[in-house]
Amino acid sequence: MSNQKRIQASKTTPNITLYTFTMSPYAEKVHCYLQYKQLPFQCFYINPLRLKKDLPVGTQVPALTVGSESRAESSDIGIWLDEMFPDSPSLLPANQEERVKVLAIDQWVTHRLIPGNFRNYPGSGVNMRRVYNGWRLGQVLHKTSHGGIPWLFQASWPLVLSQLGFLKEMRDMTDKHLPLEVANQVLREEFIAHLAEGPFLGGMKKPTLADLGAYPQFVAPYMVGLHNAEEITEYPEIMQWIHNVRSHLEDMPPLIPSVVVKRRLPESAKDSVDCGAVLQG
Ligand SMILES: N[C@@H](CCC(=O)N[C@@H](CS)C(=O)NCC(=O)O)C(=O)O
Repeated sequence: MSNQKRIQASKTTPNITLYTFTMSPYAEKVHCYLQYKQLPFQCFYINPLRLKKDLPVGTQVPALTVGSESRAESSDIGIWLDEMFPDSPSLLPANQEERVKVLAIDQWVTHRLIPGNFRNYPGSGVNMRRVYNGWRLGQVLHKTSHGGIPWLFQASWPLVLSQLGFLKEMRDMTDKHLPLEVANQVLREEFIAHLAEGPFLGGMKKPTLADLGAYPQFVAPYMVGLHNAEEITEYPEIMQWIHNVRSHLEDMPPLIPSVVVKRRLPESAKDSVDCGAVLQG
C-alpha cells in the first residue's frame, strides 16, 4: 500500500460518507461494498441541481469520503476500501488468477450490464413502459434527494433522462440492434454464464467486487418497481444468487430507502414465484 495509513474497522473507524443518488448504479455498487465490508457509513443523497457544489471530489456520483480523504470512480473506491480496511471482508481475492477473473467480470458489469439496464429508461424510442420508468425515477429522486427537485423537473424527468449526455453514451454501448426484451434476455444469460455454477460470480466461494457491483443492478430496479425488472423472477439461477449475496450484506443503511420501496425481495429463493409483496404507494 502506498502512503495511506491502514485503518481498522473498529471503534477507530473514521466517519464514512457515501455521496449518492438512490438509483445511481455506480453509487449502489459502493453502497454494497460498504455493506459487505461491515463498515458503518452514512449516505448523503445529493441533489442533482447542486451536484458539483455538494460533491467533495469530481463531478459525478459516487464519491466516498473516509475521514478527511475523498475518492471517486466506483470500482477504484472498492480497491481503495480493501487497502484501507484490510481486516474487514475483502472485495478482491488474494489469489492473483482469481483476482484477474473477478476484475474481468467487474468490467462486464460496468460495460455491459449497467449500460444495458439504461435501455429500460426513456431515450431509445417511445414506449410507455420506458416512460413510466422515467417518471418513477424522477419520483424516487424527488423523494430521496436532499431538498427534492422542483415538480416541473420531476414531471419532465422522462424527457430529461432521454436527453442526458452520459446516458446517451451508455445507450450507444448496448446491443441497440436488438429489441429491448431480447437484449435484456441476452444480458441475463451472459450473467448466468459468468456465474459458472456459482455460488458467486466466476464460481467463487465468497462474494467479490463483481457480485457486489452486479447485485444492485438487479435488485434496485426491482425494489423501486421499475417495469421489466420483475422479469428476473423468471430466472431461478439469478434469484438463488441474489439470495446468496444478500445473506452476506448488512441491512443498514438500506440500499433502497423505505420511502421508495414498492416491491420486497422474497425471503428465500424458493419463494420467487410471487417474489415478495408488492407494496402500495
Ligand atoms: N465511471 C463512473 C461513472 C459514474 C457516473 O456515470 N455517475 C453518474 C450517475 S449514475 C453521474 O454522476 N452523472 C452525472 C454527470 O455525468 O453529470 C463510476 O464508475 O463511478
